Parts: sequence; C-alpha cells; structure tokens
Amino acid sequence: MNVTYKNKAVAVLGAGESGESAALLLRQEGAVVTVLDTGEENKLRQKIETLRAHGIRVIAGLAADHESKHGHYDCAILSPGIDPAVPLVQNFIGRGIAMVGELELAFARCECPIVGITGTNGKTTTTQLVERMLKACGVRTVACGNIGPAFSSKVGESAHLDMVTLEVSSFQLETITRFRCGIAVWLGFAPDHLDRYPSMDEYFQAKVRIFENQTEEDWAVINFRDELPELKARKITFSAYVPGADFALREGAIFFRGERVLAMAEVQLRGSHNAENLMAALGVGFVRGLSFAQMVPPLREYQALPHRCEIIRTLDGVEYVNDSKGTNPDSVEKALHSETRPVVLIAGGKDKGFEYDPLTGLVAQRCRAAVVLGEMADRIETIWKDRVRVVNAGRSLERAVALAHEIAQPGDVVLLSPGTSSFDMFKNYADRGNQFRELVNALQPK
Ligand code: UMA
Repeated sequence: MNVTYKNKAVAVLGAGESGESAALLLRQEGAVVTVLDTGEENKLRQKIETLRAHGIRVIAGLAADHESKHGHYDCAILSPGIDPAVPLVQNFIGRGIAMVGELELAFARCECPIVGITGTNGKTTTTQLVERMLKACGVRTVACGNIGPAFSSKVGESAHLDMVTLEVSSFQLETITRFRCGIAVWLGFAPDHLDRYPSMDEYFQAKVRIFENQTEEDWAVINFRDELPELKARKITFSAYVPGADFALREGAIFFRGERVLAMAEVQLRGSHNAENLMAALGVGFVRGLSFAQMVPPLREYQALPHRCEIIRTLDGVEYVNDSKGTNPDSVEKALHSETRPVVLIAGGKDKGFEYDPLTGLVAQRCRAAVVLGEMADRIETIWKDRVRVVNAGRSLERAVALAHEIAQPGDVVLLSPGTSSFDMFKNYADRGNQFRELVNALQPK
C-alpha cells in the first residue's frame, strides 16, 4: 500500500455501495471523510445514519453540489456508478483536486493476486462460477467488485486470501492507474451503456484497460472471437462458436486442446453463452494449476442465478423463462440462440440508445410473436412489425404476460428478455424479473 490518507481531508463522491465502502475503509485509516451525494437526502436516510455513526460527514442534495465547488479537500474518491462528466465530479477536477477511483483505492491495499472478470455479458455468472470452483479446490478466495459487495469492503481480508475473484465493469476501469490482474478474463464485447459512452469505441477502450498493467508473468483468458490489442500476458483462448481456440464446444461438450472436459448436459446452465462462461472459469483454474477432475464437480453443481434464463414454470405445455438480466440486445441474441423451440418474446424497456434492428432477422426466425413493452415499445414495434407478429403491451407487464399467455402454443417458450434496462417501469432488473415471475405463477390454465 503506498498512499495513506491518515488525517487527510477526503471527499467520497457517491453514497452507493462503492462510496459507502470506500468511506468506511478510509475512516479506518484515520482520514477525515466527507461523502457527497447530489441525490435526495430522504432516499439516502439509511446510508447517512450508518456513515455518520462512523464519524463520516455526509452532504446530500444541492448542498453537495455547492460543497463540490467550494469545499477544501486533499483528494476525492469516485464511485464507478457516477459518470465523470457530471458537475459533481467536474467541479473537483476543475479545482485541480486529485481524483482516485474506488477500484484503484482498494487495489492499492490488496495483498494477494486478483482474477479480474470483465465482458459485456456473463460477468456475474462467471465470477460466481470462478469463486465456487476455486473454493471447492481449496483456493481461499472471495467474490466482490461490480457483483457487490464493493472491492473496498473486502480488500481488508486479502492478507488471508490466495486470490480475490473480482467482477470488473468498464465504469470501474475508467479511473485505474496501477490496477493489475494476475489473471484477466475477457468474456466478450457487445454494445451496451450507450447512455454513458458516446461511442462503442470509448466503451471498448475503457474495458480493454483490464490488460493495461499486466506483464509476461500474468495470464489473459480471452474470447477467441474478439479483436484485442497486443497483450503482454500469456493467453488462454475459448470459443463456443468458432474453431481454433484452446477451449472449444463440440458435440455438446467442452474440449480443452482436444481433451473432452465437460458435457453441457451435466451442468445446470444452458446455451452456448454459458458454455463460454464455463470455459472461462476452467481457463482460470487451469492457469492456477488445478486439474479438470478437481474443477468439474463444483461447476456441475452451480445453479443459474435468478433472472438469467431462469425457468419459472410450464403451463399448458408452454415454458416461461425469466431473462430479466438481459439488459442489452446481445443478451437477447444469446437467450434466443439458447432456445430450440418457438418463442413468444417479451422485449423492451428504457431507451438506453440501443438499436433493435440487428435482432430483427433472428426474432423473425425464432419467434412466433413479440410482445413489446415500456418506453421503447412503439419503436421496436415499428422495426419488427413487417417481419414478425408484434403486439404492443404499452407500459403494462401484466398485459404483456396475458398477451403472451394467449398467443403461446403448447411446446412454445415465453421468454422475457427485454434487451435494455428496466428503469422506465421498475426499480431494477431484479424487480422486473420478480414481478414477471409472480404474474406467470398467477396464470390459470387455458
Ligand atoms: N450520484 C451523485 N451525483 C451524480 C450521479 C450519481 O451523487 O451526479 C450518486 C447517486 O445518487 C448514487 C451514487 O452516486 O447514490 C451512485 O450509486 P450506484 O449504486 O449507482 O454506484 P456504485 O455505488 O458505484 O455502484 C457500482 C455499480 N453500479 C454501477 O456501476 C452503475 C454496482 O453494480 C456495483 O455493485 C458497485 O459499484 C460495487 O462496486 C451494479 C451495476 O449496475 C450492479 N453495474 C453496472 C452493470 O453491471 O451493468 C456497471
């Protein structure tokens, strides 16, 4: 650990999971900590009480904005959930106050190697697969980072760990300086977060920083299909879609350099995208010197997380699947590719700047109908209506479920895979998925 903040005046920007964890960590080190959050004070009540109980000042709402212009601080810590372009951040930068990202703050204190896992989709599933596999093989580790809890809330344990299993988002990578992964996992890349990045390239440039500080001693476990810059680290490649990688998917099984390792029929996960998540986890274990015989049992037992192609029930011969975590078009594509039966797709939500045109061909090919929902319903209807039957549920998930129930035939799958975020109608993707599950479970047989 190099920089100490003892007796320094530190502003922590954001009172979310990262900000709260960073503030508590700094307080323990004897810093004088102020958390600034321009959100409404009444929404932060619980956080404010927790932080103040630890001797941390909290300034919320407009007062935080004012403080960011005039308060005297030695440095500021930035939460990844805050777009650096906002005034709260720019006011500090404009005054020449050093800005440190929460990931970098924690990294500087980490006393064991890190396996960092990034990619547009699959991060959380793969982070959980890796954590479970390493633990079952006797490797002391804990999962944290974008998956939650924040890295800075767990880094204090790192002296007693063999490895930290860290889910890393592009937002967290934007502000790194020395952050380095002993093993960096690149799951894949697709359009996302276009409400934060002006272009796909800027999103890519942020994400690819996970390799920035690696050396020849390190490892990169990467998706064979993606064009990546020259890497210093040694590489292990995987692909469920194209031949030639170290890990391949053939006849429904995962092979490593020709050796048959794991049949997809043996695991609880479905689809080629999950085969790649499993390959990435196996790649991490391989570079850690674990044997496939050790790795396979825990991977077999892993249950898919809620809202990720979660099977809810079968009614009148129709299976209902909740893929509410499908918050970008790439995840819808993967969910549709996982299905072999006709699909009644429920899609749409908040306008994050996505184009649904690239999905039109696949939807026309795989779907009996599309039920469109939320802020983007009309736009998606216009794009798809000439190629597939589209019914518009407006802003009612209840209506969407009823329409899908009416349309679906025995042998079909009703799939909620919205392809964008949920914030137009719901608290978050989990709220959307839970409401969907309740509505489906309340359906009566036809
Ligand atoms: N805020 C301000 N002023 C502003 C803008 C925001 O004060 O101008 C405040 C907000 O009021 C809020 C806080 O900043 O209180 C941001 O809170 P947050 O929960 O959005 O952000 P973090 O605490 O940094 O949470 C982040 C990740 N969220 C995002 O990156 C958006 C969490 O992942 C992660 O668990 C957490 O760090 C711990 O490291 C969530 C996420 O959605 C699941 N991640 C994105 C994704 O997976 O797609 C990247």
